[in-house]
Amino acid sequence: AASGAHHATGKLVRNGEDKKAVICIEGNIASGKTTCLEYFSKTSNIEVLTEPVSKWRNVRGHNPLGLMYQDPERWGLTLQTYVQLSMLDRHLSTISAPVRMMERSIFSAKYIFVENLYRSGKMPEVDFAVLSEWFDWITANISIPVDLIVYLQTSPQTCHERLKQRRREEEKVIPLEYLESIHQLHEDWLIRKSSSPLPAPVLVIPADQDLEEMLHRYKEHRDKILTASS
Ligand code: DCP
Repeated sequence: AASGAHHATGKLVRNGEDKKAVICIEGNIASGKTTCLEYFSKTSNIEVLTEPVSKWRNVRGHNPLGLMYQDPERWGLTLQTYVQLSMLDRHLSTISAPVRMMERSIFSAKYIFVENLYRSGKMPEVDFAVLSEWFDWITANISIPVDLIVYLQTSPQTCHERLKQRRREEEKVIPLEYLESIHQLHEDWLIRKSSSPLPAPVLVIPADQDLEEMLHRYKEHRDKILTASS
């Protein structure tokens, strides 16, 4: 199908004729997704998209990420609406290499972060309903191909340590319990496969080890990751 044409499922196909492989890197906050993406961007001829977190910290001079951590009930919908838009924009941008690797996805935004806000009582039901309507409309009407999910599996404690070390201002308020909830939702989705639909097969990489060991592990998994997606 040509760019913009409809294929058999009736969804709009944006990326044109050639099949391109899309790999999404998933994992808890501070699980090391950025390091993983950096490794692949340096060692492979693939397109790497990091997460638009800088956008979430500055949209026309506002910081919805910071606001969300200060008052999730008031600002959760604001942040997550913007996250959903920025992820959709990423998924639909023209792919410039045969393989694309990206940080997170529109799926984890909804199945992990929106779900967590709602379940923990920090998102009013009406906000959850509106976000869900948007998400359902998007996924029913727009094709968002993902070929492989790489899950960087960490313990919440490891993430907590890394979070404290990196000291992102907005994240100072994150307690271990928050990382535990986010961890559980990842496990339910990607390991137990019991919560939300999986858009692609999952490759699990244990990711509690230090940087050097992780780079070694990425090297080991490199071919498997690049071929599993095609
Ligand atoms: N976030 C959120 N809602 C989302 C996605 C992310 O509230 N739908 C928040 C959690 C973090 C920040 O945005 O405070 C960035 O989270 P990520 O885990 O996506 O990115 P990191 O930079 O923490 O990843 P890593 O350290 O693994 O590279």
